[in-house]
This record gives sequence, C-alpha cells and structure tokens, in this order.
Amino acid sequence: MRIKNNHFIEVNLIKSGLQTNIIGGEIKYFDEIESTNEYAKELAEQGISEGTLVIADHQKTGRGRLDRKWYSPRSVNLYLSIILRPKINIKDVNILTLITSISTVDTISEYGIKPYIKWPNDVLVNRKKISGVLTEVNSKKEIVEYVVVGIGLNINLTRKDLKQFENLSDIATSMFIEIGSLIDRNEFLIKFINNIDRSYLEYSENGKNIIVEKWLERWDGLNRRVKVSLDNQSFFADCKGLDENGYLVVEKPNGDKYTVFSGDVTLID
Ligand code: BT5
Repeated sequence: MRIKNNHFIEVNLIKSGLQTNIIGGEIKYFDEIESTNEYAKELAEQGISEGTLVIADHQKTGRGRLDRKWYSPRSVNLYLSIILRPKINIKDVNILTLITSISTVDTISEYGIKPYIKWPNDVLVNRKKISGVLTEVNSKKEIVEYVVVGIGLNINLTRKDLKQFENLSDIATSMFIEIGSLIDRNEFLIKFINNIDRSYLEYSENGKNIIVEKWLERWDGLNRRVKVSLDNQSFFADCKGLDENGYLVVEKPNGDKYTVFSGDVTLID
C-alpha cells in the first residue's frame, strides 16, 4: 500500500499554532535540502536570531552522529533543525539533547504511543527507533556561541519505505507503523515545538536538575546491562543514571563507576 499523505508542511499553519517564546520566530522551509543541520549552521554563522527553525520535506544527505546517515524520504516524516543561543558553558550542551528527547517522548505519547529514551539521543517504541537527535555546537573558549539541534522524526513512514534503506526494517519504526493511521505533520510539529520551547524556558529559568529528573522518568535503562563502545575499547556495564550534565553513568562488574561522554551504548538484555 502506498500512503497518500495529504498533509503538506504548511509554514503559515505552523506559525499560527505556535505558542512559543523563543522557537519558531523565523521558519525556513525547503521541499528538498542536503541537510537541515548543515543549512542551520550556515545561518547561525551569519548571525540569524535564536529560535530560527529550518524544516525540510526531504533531505538528500541527512546525517546522524559519527558520520552516519539519516534516512530522509520525501513527504512522510519531519526533518528539522533549531538554532539556539543559550548562555551556557559547553559542558552543559548535552542538556539540550535531553530537552529534545523529553519533548519527543511527550509529543508522541499524546497519540497513544508509549515511547522511551535510550541514551544519549534515541527515542524508541517497542525497542525500535522512531526519532534521533544530532546536536552540534560552536563555542568560543568554554562559552557557547550557538547550538543547532537537529531532529529526525519518523511520522508516516511505512514498512515498505523502510525496506529501501539498508538494515532499517529491523531497527526502525514510525508513528504510522505503530498506530496504523496517518498523522498530520503540521499538527505534530506544532505540539512538538510548543513542548520544546516550554522545556527550554524551564531550563533557562530553573536550571538543569529538573531536566535531568524528567529525562530519567522517561528512560528505561536503569540497572540494565549495556555494552559501551568507545573509540579504542569496549566493555560491559550496568546503567546507573545521569551525572549533573546529562552524561550516562555506568557501573563496571568490578564496581568501578564510569561516565560515558561519547560513544555508543547498546542494550544487551
Ligand atoms: C541520530 O544519529 O539518531 C541523529 C539523527 C538526526 C537526524 C536529523 S534530521 C534533521 C537534521 N539534519 C540532519 O542532517 N540530521 C538531523 P545516530 O544516533 O548516529 O543514528 C544513526 C543511525 O540510525 C543510522 O546509522 C541508522 O542505523 C539509523 N537510522 C537512519 N535513518 C533512520 C530513520 N529514519 N529512522 C530510524 N533510524 C534511522
């Protein structure tokens, strides 16, 4: 079955639904782009204002972390990047990824789906990935100049679509695959951006502890066994929580605690 999606992305509709303080003041929309993150970084370099959103219907070279690809077919999903200029130290940037994952979980939950977060940036449903975040930062010394938060959300993607991309069928899902009905992408985006904006404001006003707490409530990794893969080594450990900056704390079998700043963490149970 080929899905016919009547819900085009409509910038005016989105603007009229946003109830935000910071995000979405300016929206740049593209039918097609290389990568919304790449373009958002160019805009940020040129000094564009905080909260600018870059949205595309299709990405030709959508990117994941560590030079991986993000499958970005036309007219079914959401691909967007948000330019932020928080006055924070570079060590706190990970909090923005946490905010994004929390907002993704909360928005998807509004449709009767039960997602949860896998550290650092994935949102999963029934153990399959429905969304990913790529956070890129530019800083001067320790202070952040701008952050581009890029989000890919699988909305109306079908199982057939998934077969066209290497190895995705077993590890990815979409809202359509989970609930069997089409989602209005404009409506979803409005809810999502409103949620992120609220959470970002909460962070600016109250600090990061509340964000870490909310993230932990939406995480299902506590005490679970993982394989931690770093550049030059890997080891097994049990997940224990987040440190104050949002990095994963694990415990090795000998009881040593280790904080994972980057790299891959795979659940093995
Ligand atoms: C991520 O990377 O999960 C971050 C993805 C961010 C994509 C957004 S889209 C808008 C913005 N512009 C961009 O160019 N990027 C951002 P990572 O954790 O490295 O996961 C990448 C892996 O997820 C791939 O190696 C695949 O296994 C899998 N993958 C690729 N496309 C997928 C999709 N559409 N749905 C689920 N999984 C996917």
